[in-house]
Amino acid sequence: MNGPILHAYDASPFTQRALRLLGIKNVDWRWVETPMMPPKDDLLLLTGGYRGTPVLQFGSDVYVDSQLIAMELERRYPLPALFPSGRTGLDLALVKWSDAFFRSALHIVLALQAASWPEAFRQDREQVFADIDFSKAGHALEDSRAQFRAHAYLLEQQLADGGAFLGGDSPGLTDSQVYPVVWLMRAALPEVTGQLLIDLPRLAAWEGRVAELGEGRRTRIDAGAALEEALRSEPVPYLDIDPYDAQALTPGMRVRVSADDTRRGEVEGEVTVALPNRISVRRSHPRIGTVVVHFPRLGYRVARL
Ligand SMILES: N[C@@H](CCC(=O)N[C@@H](CS)C(=O)NCC(=O)O)C(=O)O
Repeated sequence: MNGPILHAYDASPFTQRALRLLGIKNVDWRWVETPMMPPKDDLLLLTGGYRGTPVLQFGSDVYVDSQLIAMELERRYPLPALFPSGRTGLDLALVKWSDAFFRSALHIVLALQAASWPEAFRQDREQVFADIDFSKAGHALEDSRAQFRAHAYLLEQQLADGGAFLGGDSPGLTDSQVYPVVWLMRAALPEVTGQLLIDLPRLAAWEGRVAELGEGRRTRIDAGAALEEALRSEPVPYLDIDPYDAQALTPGMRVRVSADDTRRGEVEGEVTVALPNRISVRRSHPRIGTVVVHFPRLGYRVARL
């Protein structure tokens, strides 16, 4: 079996989600550092058009999004479990909640820092977050601060029963999804974050515990080696179609998949898996052979071609 290769850059809170997952699973993995902004030619070659971070590769199978990366790691390394509470559906639903928490943090960072970002980076992120008017982020700063503290307070409440982690005594998916929001704020705006998280002692103690989960064991490799590994491998044979699929997708149908929240690129291919929360497409390129790119369905649009 090919071991995991994470294509990511560390400054991203979404990468931090994947790192905490790898930390909980305590696995050996290889790392290809991707640029923070285009050109990202090697990553696009592998995914067929998705430019976001994180992306996890196992041979010729490419997993997009921290949500699906969690599900795949759980399948390949069942213990320790990422769903210690046993509430798998609710824990996955909380991914959307942690995205809302992230948005409150993002709005604060945009209001206080975007003007000082390098011009090319700011322009790129304006394109990625097309639904946000960067020039107006400052107008809503007070509200964003209140929203951020309201979300943080939910964590304090959840930890009130004395559990070490959000789902109880063991760390899980929700810890890995939520922690990077606080991590981002502490890194970007330590003083502001200190004010907004004041008097939330359980949250602060929990942060320390999640940080200690680490990231497993990382070895750096270059993108060429990862692409070569894709070329030498075959995708895991896996065909699975929900007969009641909401879009009536069928095997081999050509589709285009893209994220529904930000502009992280589009991937075209032939459907191999279409389940209520999974869509996988097969595609080929002379440099990597045939690969299957897997996405969660929640948060991704599928267009028939
Ligand atoms: N829901 C996705 C979100 C991924 C995401 O938005 N990543 C940002 C990084 S902060 C991104 O890809 N930005 C554009 C880029 O890095 O090129 C996940 O959890 O993996």
